[in-house]
Amino acid sequence: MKAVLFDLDGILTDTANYHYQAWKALGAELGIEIDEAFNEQLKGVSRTDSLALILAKDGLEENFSNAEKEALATKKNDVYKKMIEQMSAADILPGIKTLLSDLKAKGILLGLASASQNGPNILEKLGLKDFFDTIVDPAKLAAGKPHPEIFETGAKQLNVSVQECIGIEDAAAGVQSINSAGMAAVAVGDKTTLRAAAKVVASTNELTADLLTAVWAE
Ligand code: B16
Ligand code: MG
Repeated sequence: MKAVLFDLDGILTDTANYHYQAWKALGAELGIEIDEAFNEQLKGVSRTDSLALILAKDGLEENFSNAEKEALATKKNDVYKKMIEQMSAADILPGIKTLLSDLKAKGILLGLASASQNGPNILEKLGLKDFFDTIVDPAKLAAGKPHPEIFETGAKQLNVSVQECIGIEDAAAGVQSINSAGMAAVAVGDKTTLRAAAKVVASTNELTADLLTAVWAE
């Protein structure tokens, strides 16, 4: 194992609830109800694709021009950015800081493979930016998760092969992306939703350098 590629939302920190609240507020303005079950489909999905899913839910895709859709996505992002302004190291999920330190000490390369264009800003707020050797820019990708491109790009940027990487995710779309890239996936969350992963744990606390090495060696 030469590198570990991390998802952000749901793995390094829990921004999912902020995304949910920001989409819910936009949905309320549009008369579209977004509940927790529907929100599950938006996890790991890009801003543009999330908006498309929300509009399609009530058959409203055709009611908006591309420029209007862009304005709606920007509106959601402005609300989201306000919500994450106060984030700090206190918002790092359990066990993550130790994991990053342990992997670094072993000389393992670390990459961020998040669909979020706010990723670099959030890493900065969490004080985790220096751990990362590379950050994939999701704006430069042709296709988002579940397509493998984001994880393949991460490996490329680190100059390692996909077989030398482990990918860590909390979303089904993300696990599919890791698997399709030809990497081993370790997932955090529900065993049924994430059953496509090589290993599923219930909490980020269970993510250790030893566990990742063992899954990689399988
Ligand atoms: P932004 P991840 C994803 O992060 C979120 O899970 C998803 O809900 C969000 O729409 C997406 O990032 C894009 O985020 O609007 O900040 O560009 O799980 O891939 O780290
Ligand atoms: Mg995620």
